Amino acid sequence: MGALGRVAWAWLLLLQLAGASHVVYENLLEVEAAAAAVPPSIVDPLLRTGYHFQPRKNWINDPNAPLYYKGWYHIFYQYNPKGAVWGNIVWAHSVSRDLINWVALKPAIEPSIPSDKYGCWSGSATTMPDGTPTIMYTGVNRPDVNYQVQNVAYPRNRSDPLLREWAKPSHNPIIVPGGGVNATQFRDPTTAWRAGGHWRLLIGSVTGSARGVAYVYRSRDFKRWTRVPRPLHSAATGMWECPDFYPVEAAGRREGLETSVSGSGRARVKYVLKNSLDLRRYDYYTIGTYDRRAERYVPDDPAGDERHLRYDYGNFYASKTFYDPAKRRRILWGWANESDTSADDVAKGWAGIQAIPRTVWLDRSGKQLLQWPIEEVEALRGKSATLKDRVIKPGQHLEVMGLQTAQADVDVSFEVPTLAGAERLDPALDGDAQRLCGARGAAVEGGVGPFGLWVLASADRRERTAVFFRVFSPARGGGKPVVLMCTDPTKSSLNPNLYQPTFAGFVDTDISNGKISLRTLIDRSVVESFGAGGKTCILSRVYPSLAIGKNARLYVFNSGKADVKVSRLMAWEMKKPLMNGA
Ligand code: DQQ
Repeated sequence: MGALGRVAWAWLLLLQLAGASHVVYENLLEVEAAAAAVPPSIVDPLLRTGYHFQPRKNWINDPNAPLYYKGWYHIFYQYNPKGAVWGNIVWAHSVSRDLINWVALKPAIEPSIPSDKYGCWSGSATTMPDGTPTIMYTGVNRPDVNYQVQNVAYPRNRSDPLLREWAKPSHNPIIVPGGGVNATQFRDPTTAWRAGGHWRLLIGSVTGSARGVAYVYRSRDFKRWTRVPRPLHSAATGMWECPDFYPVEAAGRREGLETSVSGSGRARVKYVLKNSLDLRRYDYYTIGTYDRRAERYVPDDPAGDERHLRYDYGNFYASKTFYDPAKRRRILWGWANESDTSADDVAKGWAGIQAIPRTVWLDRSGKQLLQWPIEEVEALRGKSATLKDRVIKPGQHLEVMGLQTAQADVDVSFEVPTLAGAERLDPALDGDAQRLCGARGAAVEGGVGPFGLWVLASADRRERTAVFFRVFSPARGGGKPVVLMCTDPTKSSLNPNLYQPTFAGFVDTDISNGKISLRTLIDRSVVESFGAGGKTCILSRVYPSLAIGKNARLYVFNSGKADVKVSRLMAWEMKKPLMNGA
């Protein structure tokens, strides 16, 4: 019995002597249960993700140069071979036939030449006209300051579908900062695109006045590059890391476009510019038009660089897309860091995962992207459970039984019979989803909602991560109801040493018919959610201390004042794929 238990029993004895009530006795039993359930160590292997991409051990960050070659998918990523914190970065390399089962190869790029001696940082792959991929990446070439240059690497053996060996030609570095460019903030080249005989690519940077910039470099031969005097785009956001720039079909079609597809002959092509904000550590994007003669990009929404549409409103950074010619789709990879402490990471020996690859395409409205887990992930689905037409009354919850849910895929369609009771949106919080969710978290009763899922919940529900919607009537009357989607992990663990903020985004959907869907991928210490068919996505890292392994439960809950119907819920256990030997 622990110290707390001994105190509890001492109190119990005293209270019994004093004729204390049955209720007090029960409370004390709870205190004793809590004492017995001291949060287990964070190093518990049951908290280790299983079907999210990860190496066998150590630190990972940005996904680099995803590509498809001769029947194999490749992912490279920033990796510390020596430990579970950032440092000693090399390009680790894994290959897959299906984007789900991964085999680790030896690192593809490691410091070995003067222009990358002090770091091999992020970059991208470009497919040459003969089908061979070329990697362009940032090298750090000085020990004292992070002076950044760009290098290329080519496959040594083009007939090897696994692209095991990479060669760095002697003409590296091929792009160096100059002409007023900030040499210590000059990195992460994009995939190049070609038009009119020229290759172009972007490099992220920041100006002296703290504007994030994407510089355009042009080349005829992929060797000699010159900077276009004006950047493609810039905004008052601070440093732009890991820019990404690609065309999308404007018709709301799922089909992806190869990066060099231009607008000409395809009147309805739009462009996406994504930047990773170093200051705020999230990825935001705008949709707009690209004028390749002027080498300028103009967002459709003039306020897009302030409003910040995000791929994901949670823990998701340094992302990168690639065009998959095998299935003619564009796929998004993004890094999800831990939200425990660095000391925890060292103790557990690993840190960082990649989110499930997502197919991305433009919504029919043209105003935002949609994202959906690649279809291949469904091959991991095992035992399932279904709920149909179940009404959840205000204040009630319903457990989804019959399967383990520590690793599960849950897809649920909700229907709210009436929106009449929706709370009016506080004008002071209008437009600020994050603050709104902070003020009106999962435990705060609303009119319509909060309703959604409690995942990774303990049997007594002391631990639970809520993924939910809440519907408001517009702050100033008129217009459509405002839908907020949140992940609230503030009760996700009894472990007090975790960073567990609520995450939130608005869902641009018309809920006047009362319908909205939610898909959540649960993988032990990650909860990755897709609202309204992928309009709003939130990834959260959580580390339960009770709700682990077989003790993790799944509930549908309704803490609003209006009934909510689960029209249909499907949940599947998820199997473990081959994961780099992890
Ligand atoms: N991570 C890399 C940089 C990039 C940053 C270094 C983003 O190239 O800007 O590991 O997470």
